[in-house]
Amino acid sequence: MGLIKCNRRILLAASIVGFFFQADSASAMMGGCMMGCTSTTTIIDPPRGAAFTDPVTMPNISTVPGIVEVNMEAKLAPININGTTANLQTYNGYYPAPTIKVKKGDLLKVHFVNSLPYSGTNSMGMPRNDTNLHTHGFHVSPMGNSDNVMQHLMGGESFDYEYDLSLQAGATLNWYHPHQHGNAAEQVWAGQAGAIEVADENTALSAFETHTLVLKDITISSGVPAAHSSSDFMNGKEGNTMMVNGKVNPVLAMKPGQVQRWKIVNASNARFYKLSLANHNLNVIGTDGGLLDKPYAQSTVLLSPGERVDLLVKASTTKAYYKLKALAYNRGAGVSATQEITLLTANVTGTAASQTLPTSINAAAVRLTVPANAITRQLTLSMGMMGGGMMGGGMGMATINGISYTETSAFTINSVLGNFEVWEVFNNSMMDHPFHQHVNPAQVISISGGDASYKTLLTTTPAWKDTVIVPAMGSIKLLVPVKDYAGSTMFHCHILEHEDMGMMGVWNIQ
Ligand SMILES: [Cu+2]
Repeated sequence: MGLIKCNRRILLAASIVGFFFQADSASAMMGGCMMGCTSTTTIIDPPRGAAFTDPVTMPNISTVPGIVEVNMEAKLAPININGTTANLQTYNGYYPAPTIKVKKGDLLKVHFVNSLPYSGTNSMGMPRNDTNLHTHGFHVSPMGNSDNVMQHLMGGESFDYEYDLSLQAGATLNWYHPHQHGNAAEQVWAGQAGAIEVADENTALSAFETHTLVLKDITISSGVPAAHSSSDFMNGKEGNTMMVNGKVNPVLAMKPGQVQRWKIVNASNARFYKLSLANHNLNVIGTDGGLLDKPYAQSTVLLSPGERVDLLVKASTTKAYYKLKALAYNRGAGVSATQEITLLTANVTGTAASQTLPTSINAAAVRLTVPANAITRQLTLSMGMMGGGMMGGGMGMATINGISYTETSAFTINSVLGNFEVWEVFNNSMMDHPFHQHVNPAQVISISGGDASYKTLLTTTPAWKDTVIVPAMGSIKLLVPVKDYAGSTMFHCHILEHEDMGMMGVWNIQ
């Protein structure tokens, strides 16, 4: 085990300041390592597990071309977590949830049933089984029965969602999860998350064996997902079991010289994954909102909660086992700061299948220039405590521009359709916050602070992003096209605990 020693003086100083203070230095020390800490890396290297499998595919009950229709039930179900049966909150009884497969132009109909039993209210005062559905990454209407996160679906209720995918970018990996303010974190933690794949619009990548990887961590306690503590809300909750598609260290077979395409989503509440595959480059060909112009070879790829990445991996010609690891990354909180974890093992074996990496991927991908008339907005993400600090039993709170979100009061951006806007997002806390805006993906103009290769990739390539890390005490600048869909939607931190504590704002598009 690694050694984590924390500076008690800072902790005490924080707790006596009282009503509202910058609590990140204290909260980070609850589980992580910031100033005043010494640490060594903790190696988590479980034995090779079962054969890798993709998540199951959600059955399409429609026979009409252009309509994909699925039955989705939020329900408790027994799930095998690394050899132990646990009762998780699932969609349709699967963990991770079934992958929904659509293509650009489809109409996606989701017949949603909430079968979660009533189990009281949580520390935010929310009924634990009050849920709804968010299609993270979709460029669709945020209103009515589309991607409307203001819906409340109580236990026993059902709702028919409909998503018009006429303008949704192809070749994207999106995902679905609950988005009920006040209990989104606990519901996603307990298992509710699944991928949505929008098919490629051409066959340029069809030669490559393709897999979907849902990265998710969990801790099981007494047969159920471990409960959130108040420091879990401050830090964002990380699990002790890190899995790919619900398996610990699955083994993925690759042929020597083969090129595989891995579409990866970080569906964890708070854990960041700094991915690295032994002896191999990770060639990034796509990000949240679509394919890049060409592959970008990276030695590491950092993925915060909510982010997706599309990779090509060309297997070595040397037959061997190669570990896909999450390297230690200090996000300013959490045990992951010092952990190096084997997530999956690539087993390069069998007959050689010499494939070459394509030199170009998507000619339509370009980096936009910032229009001179773009409106600039400034947002500041903050963390704090109410009522005596965490040591005094107070509640954490999180804000955007000083306002903690409620359904009746929120920092609000009013935008006009057809414009480009520049959003400058500042982080004045000691931990990273992944900033997510609904409906419209953006390009990243600049990033101040944080991981160097992450910054270079996102600020020099034609990457479309809906979730971008705002580094601790750093900032990002996004170029946001306000396109196609009017309505009221959200932007927030995708450490869902922070969203539940109020780090969310309203985006009104007229
Ligand atoms: Cu956050």
